[in-house]
Amino acid sequence: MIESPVSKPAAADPVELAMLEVDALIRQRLASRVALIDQISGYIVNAGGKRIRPRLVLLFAEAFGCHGPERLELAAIVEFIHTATLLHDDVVDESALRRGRATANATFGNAASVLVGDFLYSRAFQMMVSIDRMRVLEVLADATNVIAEGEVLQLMNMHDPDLTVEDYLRVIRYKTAKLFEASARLGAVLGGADAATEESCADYGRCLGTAFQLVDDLLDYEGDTTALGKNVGDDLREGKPTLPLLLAMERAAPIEREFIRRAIEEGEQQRLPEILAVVRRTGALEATRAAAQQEADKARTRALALPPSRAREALIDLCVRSVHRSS
Ligand code: GRG
Repeated sequence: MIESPVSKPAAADPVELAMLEVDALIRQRLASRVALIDQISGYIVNAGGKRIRPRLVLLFAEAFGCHGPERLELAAIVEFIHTATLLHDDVVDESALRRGRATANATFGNAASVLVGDFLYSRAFQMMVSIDRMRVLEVLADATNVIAEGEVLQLMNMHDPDLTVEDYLRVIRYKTAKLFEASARLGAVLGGADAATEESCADYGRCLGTAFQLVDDLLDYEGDTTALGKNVGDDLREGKPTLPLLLAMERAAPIEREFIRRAIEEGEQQRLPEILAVVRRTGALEATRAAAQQEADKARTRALALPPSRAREALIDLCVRSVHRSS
């Protein structure tokens, strides 16, 4: 029998207890005097989520022997920033489903979603100040600024079938990989890593985040709505030129290429089954997964440079799981 790369049972999680503490802290720090904020932020935070970014903070801190309370605060901060971006992103994309339930915008409306996103984002900054370290503020201020740039770049690229792979990769490095990078970097900063080691940890985060978004874009074509917790085919509906479509256009016959071009320009979902057939037949899905695997392999090399520990093993395991995931 061929063993799937993720069929091996995961070793005991070195940050399991700390993740529980982070969850408790997230709930505590969500508190607001305004009832609607409690309701909406609770709605999205309690819907679960994989909590990958806080896990990165904790695993890198653990890898450098840092067990201080500030690592929990930082882990909660990156999850708040991530959640704020999700609230804003679902409004921008007009998404209806997230984490297996109706999005906050579908349930409470766009205005409330954007404003509660602002609350979470500014709460994250209050928490950062409480850590009282300029380097932490600098890393997170830069990261959030780049995330916003990435989202605006993506907006400018909508409905553009001539987008280059390079420009596509720039968007995903900004909008997604940057927060992974900041999370990994901050774990190293807390652990007192030297500058070169900090850079290597940041590289791990950037490559893992890139692999993660490549798979996200892949799952929008080959995933399953129930497993994913969000609607498949949304990217095509919006006319978002992601790697599966860009590669399919490179490889398809002229008539099929024209068909995909038009779907990107007009943004529509009716033709999803035909587009999916071309995307599948041209091998664009496998090629997207291979691109994700390459990024995950780069991340793994960075993890292997860390001293041996259970945290290092968990970071290597994340590289496997980020590529072979269905949600
Ligand atoms: C508020 C700082 C700020 C910026 C606004 C809207 C926006 C600018 C940025 C959006 C960036 C974005 C949502 C990128 C996609 C990231 C992504 C892959 C989300 C899915 O992450 P998962 O799978 O989600 O970790 P869960 O549900 O598991 O937490």
